[in-house]
Amino acid sequence: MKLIVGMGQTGFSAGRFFARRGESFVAADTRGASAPCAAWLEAFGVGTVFDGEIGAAMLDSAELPALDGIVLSPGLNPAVEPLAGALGEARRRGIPVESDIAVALRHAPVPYVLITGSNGKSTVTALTAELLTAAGYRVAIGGNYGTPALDLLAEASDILVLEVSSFQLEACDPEAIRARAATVLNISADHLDRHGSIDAYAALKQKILVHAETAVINTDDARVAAMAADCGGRVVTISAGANDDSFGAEHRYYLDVDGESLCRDDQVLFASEELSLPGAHNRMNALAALGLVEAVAGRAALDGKALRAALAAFVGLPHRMQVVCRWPVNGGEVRFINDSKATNVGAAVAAIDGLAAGGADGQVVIVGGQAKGQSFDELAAALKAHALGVALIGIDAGRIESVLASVAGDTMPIARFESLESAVAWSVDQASVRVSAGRQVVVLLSPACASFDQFSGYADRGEHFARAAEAICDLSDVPAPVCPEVAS
Ligand code: UMA
Ligand code: ADP
Repeated sequence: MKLIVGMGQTGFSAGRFFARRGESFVAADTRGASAPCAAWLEAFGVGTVFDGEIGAAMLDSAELPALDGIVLSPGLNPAVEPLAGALGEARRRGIPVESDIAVALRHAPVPYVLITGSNGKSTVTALTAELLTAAGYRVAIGGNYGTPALDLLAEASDILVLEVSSFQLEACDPEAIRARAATVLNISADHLDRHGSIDAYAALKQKILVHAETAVINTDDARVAAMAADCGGRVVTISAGANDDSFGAEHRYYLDVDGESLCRDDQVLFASEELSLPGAHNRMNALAALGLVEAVAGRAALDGKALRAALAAFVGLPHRMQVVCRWPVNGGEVRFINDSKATNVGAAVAAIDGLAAGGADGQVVIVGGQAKGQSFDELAAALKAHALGVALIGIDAGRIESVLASVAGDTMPIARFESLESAVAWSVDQASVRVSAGRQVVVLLSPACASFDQFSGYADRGEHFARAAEAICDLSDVPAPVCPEVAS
């Protein structure tokens, strides 16, 4: 008998997995009356929902006879009572507690590629899958992105390409993770409210590299670079800066000095301008994907016509630096960019710095939401350096405002809003008065925070932003405010 804890997407995928195997299981959920028990019973039938309380005593329940495994959903913090007591008791009794990823990797019928990091996971996962598909592989893609891993095992495929999160890696034994290729893209503060420290968070991510046949290591990130020494397999490096051979890497992927070419060892592979993906961080993402693809398909695959076309055609995923619309105004334009998936400071800083380096004439930035225990010092520094104005939203707006006010003083307008829509309206006013002939000012939603205080998720938040922006772009014949300095 297996116990599935958490009736979310992961729990349902675990139920389907055990059902396919003919193993008996029950599910428990900490949400009481709001747990989706009806949907679960409809999917799996009577007797598959645990009726009692979650806690150590459940292990002696008649509902869990001969319990020999627990699958824990990633959204549940294993350190919080009463779940912690139940998991501790299970471990004392020798009952394995695993994440869905741990179970999926143990049962994977084909090799797998694992992708983690603080930012860029979904982009690299999607791009790697596209490139491998172009190279002729039947790819099953999912994990923390899209289809849960256990559902992928039912697909006919040659390789699994999985995004994995720090939550999914908590209940995962590194000794059992044997990826064909794996990468930790970068480490910046995220989910520290759950993991306690950045070292603990980084250690979870590192689990996928230890026994990977090929580990793709970002040597520009000090925390990731330090992981190279503990990799048991081949090391391939990626860097925006240099062809640095100090890591004993088998191959080095890097951007040439001016960032115009994607290179491997002594060869230029692609011109950066061939990529549709915007921004410097996405060139690093492309290098990571190329390193993973070579590890699976070999060097010759990178020269394939279809693969080159797939790399050029990949425009990225929604809600990541996505241009929503342009509002022509004062002879120039306000451009609206939706980066709602920037749910931590590292991603927002990459967006703000990237826009500044990429030639925008200015940006008004909307930030805020749930802080997740992050420090906002780096965000405030990036905003001070590049923002024309900052609109704050969400439950932790006050925390960001106090850090920003102490760094930026009154050098720029900063305002708090109850709703994203009113933040957009204010931002477009701030932006449009800075536009003059031929100039482009961006209204950027890159919140650096989780969205759950006001939205059902980052996609919901991004859609609200897009609707508010489109309402403005659709009114392009309405006269825009003109800044006196610009007009004179
Ligand atoms: N919950 C309870 N009690 C329960 C079960 C769930 O309160 O008994 C709550 C959780 O606290 C959480 C929510 O319900 O707020 C969902 O939790 P879940 O573990 O059931 O989530 P799933 O629906 O299974 O979705 C999970 C991932 N979610 C999380 O890790 C929070 C999804 O990643 C992932 O796509 C999906 O599995 C398929 O693998 C989402 C995510 O936000 C996109 N991930 C985080 C991130 O990317 O930063 C890690
Ligand atoms: P993840 O799955 O890790 O959240 P995504 O690909 O969904 O990553 O992108 C999330 C956010 O991070 C977006 O705001 C995106 O613009 C930004 N981002 C993507 N790649 C990187 C990177 N390599 N470094 C920093 N930020 C990045």
